Amino acid sequence: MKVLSPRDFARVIGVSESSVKRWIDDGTIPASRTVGGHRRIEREEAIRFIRRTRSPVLRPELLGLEDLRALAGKTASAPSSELHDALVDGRDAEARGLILSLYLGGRGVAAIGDGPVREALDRIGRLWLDREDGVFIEHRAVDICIQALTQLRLTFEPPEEAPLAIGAAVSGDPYLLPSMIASTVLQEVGFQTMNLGPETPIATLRHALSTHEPRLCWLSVSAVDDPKARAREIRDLASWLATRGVSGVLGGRSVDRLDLGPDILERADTMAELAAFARGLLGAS
Ligand code: B12
Repeated sequence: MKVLSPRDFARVIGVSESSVKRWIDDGTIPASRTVGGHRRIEREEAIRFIRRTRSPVLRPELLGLEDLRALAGKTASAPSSELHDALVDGRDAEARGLILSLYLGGRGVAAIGDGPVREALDRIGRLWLDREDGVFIEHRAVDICIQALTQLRLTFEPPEEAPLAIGAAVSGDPYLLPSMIASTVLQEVGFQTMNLGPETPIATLRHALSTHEPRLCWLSVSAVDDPKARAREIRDLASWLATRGVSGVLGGRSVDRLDLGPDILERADTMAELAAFARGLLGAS
């Protein structure tokens, strides 16, 4: 599924094959040629074209995006509450399809993370107060969001020469999604990424940083077990990053519980801020 013929791409978006060939020939759709001279479109370029032109996806299976079928042609009019309902009911294909359709409709990963995903989970996080199955629903919802993000991630491939970003959530922080969304945002912006995930000791992160020498390090703090210890570690990490010229971005719902002092790493409250900061770094290089 890495490449599509003009005929298949034409079927995906419901236009004629000759239109697709014309767009390839005038450079509107980047494409390559087979040894035999046939035009071929990278799946990633096909998706980029769909996002840019807001084209419909009539044959999602030809792009490997079967989950869009679960939406049965519905377009998201109130994405946060539709995602919330699909997650609560465990309609996983529909939830994944919804996130995918938001992305194909032109929203960036940051906007999806800061918007529908965060909002849906915020409501789901209150279910345990009055529903016996609240915690079960919450855990399942997180798993479905992970599936959706993994699927999104597969629609873009940062170039091999792209700079590297490494990040994690700190020790005592079990939250999976914030660091995973940060990683996906950075991939979309054009970084290669290494997400070390939740409960990552700073020493482990440092090991990864010194071995792989990234351009950017992100750190997520959604829960704090030992505020003094975490603050000390993060301050040390910030000095260490500064001496090596690595940019650091710090975010997460519980950062304010840490007494970090001024000018400790770049602070960001949202994924949109992370994306903007990362774009700035890429633009500067
Ligand atoms: C899923 C979940 C869990 C799961 C996590 C599963 C997993 N492995 O990921 C588990 C079961 C572990 C859990 C446990 C607990 N949870 Co909980 N949990 C949630 C829930 C529903 C979703 C969290 C989530 O992933 N959100 C999605 C992310 C993307 O959103 P976000 O965290 O807001 O992050 C955004 C920004 O902060 C920012 N950001 C985050 N990180 C970074 C990093 C960078 C670099 C940048 C730039 C930005 C950034 O961008 C994100 C997108 O906008 C929240 C509800 C909520 N409001 O979020 C409750 C919630 C956080 N949990 C809560 C509670 C009470 C608990 C428990 C104490 C429950 C218990 N009695 O055991 C424990 C504590 C665990 C701990 N060690 O601290 C409360 C916290 C209340 C408070 N004020 O402190 C909440 C708010 C639910 C509620 N309303 O009661 N939880």
